[in-house]
Amino acid sequence: MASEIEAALAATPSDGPTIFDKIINKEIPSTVVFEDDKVLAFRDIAPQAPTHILIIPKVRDGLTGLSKAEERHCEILGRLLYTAKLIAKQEGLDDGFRIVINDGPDGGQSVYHIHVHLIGGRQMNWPPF
Ligand code: TR5
Repeated sequence: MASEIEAALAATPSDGPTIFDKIINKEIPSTVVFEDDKVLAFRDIAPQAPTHILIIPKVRDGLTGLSKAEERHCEILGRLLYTAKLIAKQEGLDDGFRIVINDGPDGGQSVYHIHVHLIGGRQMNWPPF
């Protein structure tokens, strides 16, 4: 029961700290695959494919999700996608990959710190649901 409540709270849209802040601050461990001054990328704890990596901005700046994007976020949004491409190459995803950005409750977003899912290593399905 307690874990159900925690999960529901974690999935509630909010601008407060998230589990990703602890990952950025190295307060909890993650498997980092790429890091620079603006972006951190680490392996998803519940991978949906042989490669499943999350790419996040180190500073959220109000960007809890894509629906909150403003013009000032254009540079970091582009950087997240470009980083995804670099990591796809690094991971050897030469036959392709999928990029996912879940937004809000209907989009299935559970962590309100924008993140790009890089998923690959198997044939993806379409439609994706
Ligand atoms: O559902 P959305 O699009 O919000 O994606 C959130 C992703 O974060 C999910 O794919 C989760 O599996 C992933 N996640 C959640 C936690 C976590 C993580 N990936 C790596 N490490 C994690 N830690 C340490 N803790 C989590 N709660």
